[in-house]
Formats: sequence, structure tokens, C-alpha cells
Amino acid sequence: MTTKRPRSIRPRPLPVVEPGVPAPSGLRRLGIDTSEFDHVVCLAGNPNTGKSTVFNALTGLKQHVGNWPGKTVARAEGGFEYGGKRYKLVDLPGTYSLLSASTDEEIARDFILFGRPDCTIIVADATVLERNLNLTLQILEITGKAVLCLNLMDEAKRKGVKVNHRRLARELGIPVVPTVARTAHGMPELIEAVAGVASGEVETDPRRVRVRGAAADAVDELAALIEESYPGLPNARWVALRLLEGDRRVEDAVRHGELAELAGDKSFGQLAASGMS
Ligand SMILES: Nc1nc2c(ncn2[C@@H]2O[C@H](COP(=O)(O)OP(=O)(O)OP(=O)(O)O)[C@@H](O)[C@H]2O)c(=O)[nH]1
Ligand SMILES: [Mg+2]
Repeated sequence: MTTKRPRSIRPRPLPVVEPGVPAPSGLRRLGIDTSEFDHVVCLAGNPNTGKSTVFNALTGLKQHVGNWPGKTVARAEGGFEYGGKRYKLVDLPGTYSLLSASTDEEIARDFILFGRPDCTIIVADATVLERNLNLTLQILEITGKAVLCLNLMDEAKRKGVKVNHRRLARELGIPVVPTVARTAHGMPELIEAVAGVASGEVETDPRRVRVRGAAADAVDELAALIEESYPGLPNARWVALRLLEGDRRVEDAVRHGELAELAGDKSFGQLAASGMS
């Protein structure tokens, strides 16, 4: 795993690499073994919200964690088993938005959009929830297969921030699980929610902005053309919306064939690798 220097320091208690936190009951951490998985789950969220800490708690691996944003700069993969199913868990770099431009943020964006995860765990910092909800809503625009991991609840409590997670779950239309990832608090509930969403047993009702009238027709028309030109590309509607909004980066991706690469990118490889294709 590569690391790079901090972009900025945010005050928080000393960074701790959580050694020896016991695995929640029923969880078997598989380390780097991601063979024969049933489901792919990814960890997305703003920088420095505890994604890699959750990753380590679930896989038993030792991804770099520390108290500054931008530590994870590439995709990392590990495995765990729960309830008789095997999961491939993908730790992604932090990103503030799916429209962001830096290379590590692009890695996150591309996986969320085109990696076909069976569940996206959105890890949010409960102490600054509002800022984190920006990305959350963007992710819900493209997938309802998501769980919000409301992390850093110990910090929130210390700061007197209270979050009504049940109401938040109703508002967002996805499961919301309060956690303290550093001590693995809430991990059993998180895995249970992820298992439910990934298997389809838990039905979500993601909050989305409705596109109406002529704009809706334009999106449908363009999405159909994109699907025709890039067979197999997930989230053609998202691409269509970005094009209609005049997103230059997406325009470039269409023009220069980057989108075609993403449509056929076997490095995401979930279906091929699991033999389900
Ligand atoms: N107090 C507290 N600290 C936490 C919790 N979860 C993670 N941390 C700490 O928060 C810091 C950031 O954790 P990481 O797991 O590296 O965060 P990340 O989201 O992977 O960060 P990037 O990869 O840089 O985006 C580390 O110092 C962790 O030990 C928590 O629930 N409570
Ligand atoms: Mg990380």
C-alpha cells in the first residue's frame, strides 16, 4: 500500500492502528484471500472518516490509517466471511464528491460508478455530518445498494453532537449504523446491514432528486445512446446527466475512449472472478 504526505492535519486524538480488536462474532476475517466471493462491497466516503479502519476491522488486514486525509491513494482489497457468504471488500481513497478531479479521487469515483459493488458502505464522520451528506446523496443517485456507516460516534458524543440515526435512515432510505470503527463498536450491526443489502433481503428506497418533464426525456434519450455505444457500461444515466450538465471531464472521457475502457474494465472483474458471468 502506498502512502503520501498529509495534505492537512485535523485535530483528533492520537492516531491508533487498532491492534488486536477482536472480530465480531460470526465474522471470519480472510485477510488478502478474496477468492470465490459471493458479493463485492466497497468502502466510500470523505477523506479521513475511518474507511481503512473499517476495512482492517473486517478483513484483519493492516491498511495504513492515520489522522490526516489522503492516506489511501489506491484501491485495496481483502476478504471476510459472514453468514455463510464470502465478501470481497474494497477500500477506496477518500473523496469529497463524485465530480472530483484528483487521481485518487478518480479511483474512488470509477469504482463506485462502474465497479458494480453489491453494496457500498458510505463511511461518514458523525461530527461533520452535513459535509459528508453531499457525497452520500451523490452516491444514492447512482445506487440504492448502500449502507451509511455513521462513524466517529465517540467523537460526536464528546463534542455534544447528537444524530438521530433512525430518522436519518428514513430520510435517506438506506440502513444507517452508528459505529466507532477504532474499537469495532457497531461492526456486527454494520455487517448485518451490508449482508442484507448485498443479498437483496433488505430493500432500500434511496432518496433521489427527481428529473421531470423535458429534462427527463433528454436524459432517457441520451442514456439509451450511451448504452448503445458502450454496451455493459453501468450507470449510463449518470453519464447522461453529467453530459447534459456540461461536465467537461465526462465529455473528455466519452471523446477519448476512457469510458469505453471503463465499460470493459476487467480489473474490476467481479463477475468474471466469481464465475457468475
Ligand atoms: N475516535 C475515533 N477515531 C477513529 C474512528 N475510526 C477511525 N478513527 C481514526 O480516524 C483516523 C482516520 O482513519 P482512517 O481509517 O485512516 O480513515 P480513512 O477514511 O481511511 O482516511 P483516508 O484513506 O485518508 O481517506 C485514524 O486516526 C483512525 O484511528 C472512530 O470511530 N473514532
Ligand atoms: Mg484510508
